[in-house]
Amino acid sequence: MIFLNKPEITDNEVTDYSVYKKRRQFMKTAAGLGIVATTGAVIKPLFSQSNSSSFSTDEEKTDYKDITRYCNFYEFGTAKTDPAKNAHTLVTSPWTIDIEGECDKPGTYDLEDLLKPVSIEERIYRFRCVEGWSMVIPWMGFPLAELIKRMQPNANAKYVKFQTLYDPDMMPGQRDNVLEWPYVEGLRMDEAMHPLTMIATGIYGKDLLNQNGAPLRLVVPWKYGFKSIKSIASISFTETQPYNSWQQSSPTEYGFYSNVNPDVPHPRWSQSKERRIGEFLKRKTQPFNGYASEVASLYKGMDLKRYF
Ligand SMILES: Nc1nc2c(c(=O)[nH]1)N[C@H]1C(S)=C(S)[C@@H](COP(=O)(O)O)O[C@H]1N2
Ligand SMILES: [Mo]
Repeated sequence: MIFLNKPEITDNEVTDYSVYKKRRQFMKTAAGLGIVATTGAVIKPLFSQSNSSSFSTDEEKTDYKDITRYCNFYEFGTAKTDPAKNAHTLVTSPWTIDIEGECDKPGTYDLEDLLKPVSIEERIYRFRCVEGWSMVIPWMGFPLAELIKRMQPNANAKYVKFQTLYDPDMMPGQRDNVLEWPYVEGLRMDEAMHPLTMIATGIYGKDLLNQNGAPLRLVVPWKYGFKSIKSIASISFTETQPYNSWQQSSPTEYGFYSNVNPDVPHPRWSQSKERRIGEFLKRKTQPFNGYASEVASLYKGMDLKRYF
């Protein structure tokens, strides 16, 4: 079964989900309480009001178990429950990130060095998958803009391209050619610099589990979930628009922008509604996933039906 070839909300999928839900009721909630260390050895108290960013939504958060068991990470299999089962083979320490392209500070950076100057904050964002489901996720992380500024992009840097680690031993799904590997994503520079765009290192105050993209991943809350690339191994500043993995696999279905847009149906299904994981009735999908007041101006004058 090929990912994204059908909407998430089929009867099968709902059954799958309720079976999986029952199973998980037997497990204890793992959401962290107390004090934990996040990647980069920044220690923060959890769940304190002041810790949540003003960008956060106060909508009900999705269960930690759902966020960590119901995943998309094709490097570990195409079923939603595959990543949680299989991602243990990924070794995330040590971890390096190549910074490349049109910038003054290219090089291979140890993750710790990259994270040393940043302070990790919590941001509760809506997250909407193109397949038709959504979650509310309390991310731990920092604005991507902070990292970009330190790398000093030059005037040719119009886009930022991200790549996931390529290592078929650690990521056995890369032996299947369901996608071209490594997974690639991209943002226009102003999207990448937008204060909502973050690099996440944790969820619910705990370090990211491998299945959610450890040790660091992108989070772009006004775009469909596939833009939020996991387990980033390289970041490159480019003059030309990157061609992302889902565009490569199906250019008529997935564009570069992929802004959440209830008015532009996927060629094979509507995008007007979504099922919030944990809820029964579907919700109406909001333009830009509810972040229009923050980001609509980035696309002023663009035909969003053409640039989907
Ligand atoms: N490297 C990589 N990143 C990826 C994916 C993937 O298959 N590989 N799937 C994407 C999709 S389609 C979604 S919806 C989100 C899912 O993130 P989550 O499983 O942490 O909720 O990750 C995105 N990032
Ligand atoms: Mo997705």
